[in-house]
Amino acid sequence: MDLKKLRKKMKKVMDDERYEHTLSVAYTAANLAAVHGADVEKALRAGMLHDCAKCLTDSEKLTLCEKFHINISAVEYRNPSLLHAELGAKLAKDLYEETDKDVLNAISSHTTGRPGMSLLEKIIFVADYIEPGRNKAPNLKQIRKLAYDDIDLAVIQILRDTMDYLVKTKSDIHPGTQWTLEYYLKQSKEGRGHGSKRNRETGN
Ligand code: DGI
Ligand code: FE
Ligand code: FE
Repeated sequence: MDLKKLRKKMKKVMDDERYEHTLSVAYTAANLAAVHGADVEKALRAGMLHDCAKCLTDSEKLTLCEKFHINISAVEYRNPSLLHAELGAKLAKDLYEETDKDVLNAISSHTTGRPGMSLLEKIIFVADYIEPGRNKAPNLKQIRKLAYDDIDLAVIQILRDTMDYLVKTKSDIHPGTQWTLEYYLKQSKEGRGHGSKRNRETGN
């Protein structure tokens, strides 16, 4: 579906605040894609679609997931909002004609991340957190710069801060959030231990 049509569709299924956020994520993702050499058009589509299931009620999310045979874990039953990512990918495919697997994965992994994300998935994960309308999270200034300098480090910092927030607010931690953080921490340590670009440039 072209971007103009997607904008119209998203405006219909979202409240004003979510729609503003959606546009901001799309444009932030487009910039990140340009800097990191990813497909700008796909970044725009994934950004426009990433929260397409967000404005459904919890009970609508649960009902639709059951209808589409999307597995609902215990954490997700207790926090149905988490389902908007995977359900969003399904709706993107069925209602908004998205056929690109990478775009669909980026929608599905945008809330918890996942080990082994593609560049586009990391871009949407990060853009969702740093878009200019966001102002509550800690370390935003630093993460906004990291997003362009070293996107893996931005992913790590976002996951760390999200986990801290979840612990502080005594919320359930989705296993995906924890696995993703562990995966990227391990990867970054291995990278530094093997004379990576970062290692050679900074000497640490
Ligand atoms: O949909 P958005 O608000 O734009 O952003 P999002 O899809 O990243 O969702 C953000 C919310 O997801 C935020 O309130 C924290 C929550 N979240 C992320 N990881 C976890 C989580 N909530 C729980 N309970 N457990 C998680 O692991
Ligand atoms: Fe979301
Ligand atoms: Fe979002």
